[in-house]
Amino acid sequence: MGQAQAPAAPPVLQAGAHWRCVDLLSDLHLHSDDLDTFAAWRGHLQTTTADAVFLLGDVFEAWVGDDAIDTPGFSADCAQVLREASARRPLFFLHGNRDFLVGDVLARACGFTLMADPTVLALGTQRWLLTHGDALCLSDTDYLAFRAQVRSPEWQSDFLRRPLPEREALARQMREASAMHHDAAGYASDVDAAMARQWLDTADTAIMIHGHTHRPAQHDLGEGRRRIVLSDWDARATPARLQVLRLTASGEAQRLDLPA
Ligand SMILES: [Mn+2]
Repeated sequence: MGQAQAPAAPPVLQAGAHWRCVDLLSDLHLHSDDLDTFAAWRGHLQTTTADAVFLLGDVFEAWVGDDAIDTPGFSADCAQVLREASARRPLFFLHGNRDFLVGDVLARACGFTLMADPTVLALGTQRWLLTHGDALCLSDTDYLAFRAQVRSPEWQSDFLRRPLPEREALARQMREASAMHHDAAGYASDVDAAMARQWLDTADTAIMIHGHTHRPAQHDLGEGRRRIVLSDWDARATPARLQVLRLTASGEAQRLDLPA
């Protein structure tokens, strides 16, 4: 179970003194076959009135290396959106299980800050524990073993040495294997409540915010502790799912449904 432990004390990100609200988004699963969701994402980053934007993982359906932006294409288009967004306001990114290879090269090229998972956001009087959520899904032991493997520096340097087309093919294979595993398991795993409480207590926070499970909700974890789950995005669903969680400096969390 060692791989699922939270760090003893997660890093704390102190919000800017003037920040009145921030936007949290995750699980957009952007890919080149769904330009509607891409356009909605770009439009929100261009028009939001938030003082900072936090991307909490699985922004991309796949990310096979930062060098993908060196050639014209969808990854380069996404990088351009990130670059323009971070020119307007601070932009933060935390890895999901699909885009864990987003690296320092992309962060520097686009001007955003990579955050550790989890990170405490201190905004106004409230502390929020931000995480993607995959590391808390303890019942999915096959996935946690896979996660430990692909998060190791050895696996990543070996993978990133391969030619780009080979990496793209491997990523496709991994996604297909993951889909088959979930079909076979017959369920999608969820966040373990006891581990979520442990993470909160270790971080000295009462509220956790995560994505990954695609089951937007608010869960009571007892003793004033809560777990808020972000929605995934799909502009082509009916109704469209284009939801942002907005946190205010006064400690409120509001769900904003963007027009399709
Ligand atoms: Mn995920």
